[in-house]
Amino acid sequence: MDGSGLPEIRSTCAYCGVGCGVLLRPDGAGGLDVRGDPAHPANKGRLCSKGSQLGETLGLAGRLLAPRVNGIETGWDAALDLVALRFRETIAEHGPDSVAFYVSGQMLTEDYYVANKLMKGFIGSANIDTNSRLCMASTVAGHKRAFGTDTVPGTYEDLEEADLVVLVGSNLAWCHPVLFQRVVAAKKARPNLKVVVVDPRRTATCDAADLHLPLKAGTDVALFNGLLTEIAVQGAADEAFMAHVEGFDATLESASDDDPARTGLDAATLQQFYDLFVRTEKVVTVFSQGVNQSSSGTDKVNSILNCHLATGRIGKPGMGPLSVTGQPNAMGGREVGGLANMLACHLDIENISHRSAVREFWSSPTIPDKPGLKAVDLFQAVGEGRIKALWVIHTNPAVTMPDADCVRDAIKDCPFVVVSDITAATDTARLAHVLLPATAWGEKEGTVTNSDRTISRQRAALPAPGAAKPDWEILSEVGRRMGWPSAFDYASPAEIFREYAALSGIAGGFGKDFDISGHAGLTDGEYGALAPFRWPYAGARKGGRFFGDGAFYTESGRARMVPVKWKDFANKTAPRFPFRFNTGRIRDQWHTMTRTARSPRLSAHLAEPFVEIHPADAAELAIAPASLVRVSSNRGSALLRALITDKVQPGEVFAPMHWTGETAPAARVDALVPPVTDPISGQPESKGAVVALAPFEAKWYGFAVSCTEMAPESDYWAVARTHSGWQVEMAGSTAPADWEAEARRLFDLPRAEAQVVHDPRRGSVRIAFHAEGRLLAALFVSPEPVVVMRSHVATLPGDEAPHVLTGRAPADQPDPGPVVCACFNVGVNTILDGIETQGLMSVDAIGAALQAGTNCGSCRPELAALLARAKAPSPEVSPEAAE
Ligand SMILES: Nc1nc2c(c(=O)[nH]1)N[C@H]1C(S)=C(S)[C@@H](COP(=O)(O)OP(=O)(O)OC[C@H]3O[C@@H](n4cnc5c(=O)[nH]c(N)nc54)[C@H](O)[C@@H]3O)O[C@H]1N2
Ligand SMILES: Nc1nc2c(c(=O)[nH]1)N[C@H]1C(S)=C(S)[C@@H](COP(=O)(O)OP(=O)(O)OC[C@H]3O[C@@H](n4cnc5c(=O)[nH]c(N)nc54)[C@H](O)[C@@H]3O)O[C@H]1N2
Ligand code: SF4
Ligand SMILES: [Mo]
Repeated sequence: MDGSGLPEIRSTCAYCGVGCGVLLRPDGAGGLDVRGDPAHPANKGRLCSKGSQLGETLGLAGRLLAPRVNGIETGWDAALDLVALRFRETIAEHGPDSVAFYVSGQMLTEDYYVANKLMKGFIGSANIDTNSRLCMASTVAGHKRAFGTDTVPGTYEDLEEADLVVLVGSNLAWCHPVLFQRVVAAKKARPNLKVVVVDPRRTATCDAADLHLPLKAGTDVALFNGLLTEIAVQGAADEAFMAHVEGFDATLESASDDDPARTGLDAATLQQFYDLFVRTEKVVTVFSQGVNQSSSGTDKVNSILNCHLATGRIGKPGMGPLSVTGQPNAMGGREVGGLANMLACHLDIENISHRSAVREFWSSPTIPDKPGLKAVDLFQAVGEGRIKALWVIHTNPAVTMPDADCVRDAIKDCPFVVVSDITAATDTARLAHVLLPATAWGEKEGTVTNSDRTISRQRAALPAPGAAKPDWEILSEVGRRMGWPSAFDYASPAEIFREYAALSGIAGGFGKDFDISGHAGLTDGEYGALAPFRWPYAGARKGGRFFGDGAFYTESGRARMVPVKWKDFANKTAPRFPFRFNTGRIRDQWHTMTRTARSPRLSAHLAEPFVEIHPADAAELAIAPASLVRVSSNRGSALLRALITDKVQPGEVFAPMHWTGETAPAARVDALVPPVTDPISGQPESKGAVVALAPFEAKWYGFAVSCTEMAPESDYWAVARTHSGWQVEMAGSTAPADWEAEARRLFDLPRAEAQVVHDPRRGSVRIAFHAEGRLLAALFVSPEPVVVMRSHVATLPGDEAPHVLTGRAPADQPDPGPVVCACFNVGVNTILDGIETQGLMSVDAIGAALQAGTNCGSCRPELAALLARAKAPSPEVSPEAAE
């Protein structure tokens, strides 16, 4: 309960793998008030900007509320019968391997369990893979090579107890913000806690770092091989722990052959890092996509694990490798067998005893004896016509798979495509023959596992809208209709959870780590009230740590150090494609933005796709700040706004992954990424394409705001929500003959009263439409990137705005600038002004004076950066700053 007296419902955040607990209270108007749950072990009450703004993303506008077959709404029976029929017919004609499911680390465990059971146990194919292939597969493979099982040994508390936290290929400040805040708080309380960031880019995370190692992209193995050598040279290997480890000598020999100079880091910097690591007992190494998403991702993982095994720093308080997972249930999906090469509960598909035990448990007719197709191969098989029926659940592969244009075309040409989503407006959903409406976060019940093995409940606080059903129910309905009524006769997620927990007991019997059978007897009421718990939840290790005791899950019971060597990218830069194309995330958007882009607050932080380019490269290519750049690879091309900054190294560029056919069709970065994968894990190299850059010869640039949705058609456009409606950035290589007519079409305002200002000297046009004294929409066009105060102009639609076409705030009303603090809507100019005129000298002082950074704290690294910039101006230029 909170002060209002209404009951709050405990749940878990919809987004990242930190798995923060939330307290939800229906606001009476169909929405939810959301706050951090002080009792949840992951966040202890904290939330980041995305978690704090969950309430803003829930409206029913744009929700898919009924099944659709070929675009036409139908009832559930018609849609489900068709899905079951087409899958049955395809299997009868072409065999079980002619169908596939592509699912997601954002599904709840119960949903995932049913999908996996249906495909592997009843359809009899292992062609179920998940977007976790693009995310965690290299870690899974690395863990299995070293430990004999996919176990994350560490916990979040270890981060606070450590004396050194090494973040490798992780932008924790933006991607796991609450964990980052926990590290920052621990560092503040205990300044001898040191933080090292290993990332080719200078990210927001670096603001908390004592040492940043801007290594050359792709050279992590060389860095950690150098570290292993140094561990041996300095006599820091743990002799006693070596009794539990095999492969030390061979691994060391291979490591000492490698050359850390490949990292491009100077010897003194390398030595500084090596000394820090060697001399600090309590080290946690956090790693994420800069490690996994690589053609040598598995080797990168093992190069890190090797160093922890050699020093025995694993599974003890304050020490260990800690892979941070991306999606809210990436871990649950790995546990439940969502990957094409796993069975369930960490059992192995190739092991005959495991297979028969699972088959017996499921009373299933069949179980495949070989792994199914991994994501990249799976979509290639779709493209080649080998997969003839595909079901995509809770993921958007037409945007996020490498070679995205090919994947999109493959899905388009597949004879039968089913998509389960919460909206019809995604690049993938638009290609479906059958679209199934799923209940969304806040409307459904189940469990998720976070990065430190803590299993928490997600709970419903809102009713299911329209005809939407939970994913487990949709899958069970299809299973029953395909002919297996008793196997899929589930009445509730609690029932599924009990079955899953019981199956994990069988896995425990085989000596597997994943065992939660202590919960197999939960009543519905106990499942309803289930508090967060960490697995294993049975056996000797119940609730505890892994590996500090030296017992591993390999055949010998000893951990394996794996000899690895630095390998160059499969795709080499060449005169035609001289730049390395790094991709990743921004603070306030989630993947393909189907939820976060609905929030005006979250959309304000970075409202447009961009590419970070080093000033020297931009100068050489005559790329001007805030102009548009054509980025092309041998797979495809994209148009992105130039953000010129020395945060990236010369020769390397970075672009966010979030924009789609719905939000900026020319800026889908995965269209450029080749389908190159790690040979062991099958994970794509999402961060290593090679590209060329060239200025886009725009005839005109445009910026528009409107109360209602717009219909841009230009070569380039990017749309974002604002508090008063929408804004769009545009550009084109040919200009329309009549700008007023074009504006009327864009805004769908054939008759509204127009105010038009031409400036023939500058070649600019400004057009506003008013009705009853209020601004409906405005368009600004210019031959150069449009210079207006966006943060001011975007607030005007719906208001009286007689001076809108000046594009500036009245003199008595300062321009706050682009939003930095999403919670309190505080802009960059307000903060810089505060620093200058009020003498604000610290992040806390900014908070006290301006509120910025005092709610979720996600912007605190940026506040620190602004403080630093105020002291020493940097050459960085953003579209907005260019005004
Ligand atoms: N705001 C936000 N948070 C998210 C998500 C989101 O969409 N938005 N998604 C969630 C998901 S699913 C995931 S998987 C996580 C991802 O979390 P992160 O892995 O932290 O995020 P990324 O931005 O993909 O990549 C991390 C960093 O890897 C660096 N990198 C690139 N190449 C190399 C290299 O060769 N070596 C090293 N050492 N570093 C390299 C990049 O410069 C980048 O800064 O985030 C989760 N959290
Ligand atoms: N270039 C590049 N590409 C990348 C990455 C990168 O760093 N760089 N990162 C990769 C990684 S780590 C990941 S995890 C992927 C993520 O990529 P995706 O999983 O493809 O992206 P999302 O936007 O999370 O897609 C989730 C979909 O599920 C829908 N949805 C939301 N709630 C529900 C629900 O309750 N039920 C159902 N059925 N559907 C729902 C959403 O509307 C959305 O369409 O992208 C990968 N692609
Ligand atoms: S860190 Fe943010 S996005 Fe991740 S679970 Fe916590 S509140 Fe949600
Ligand atoms: Mo991910």
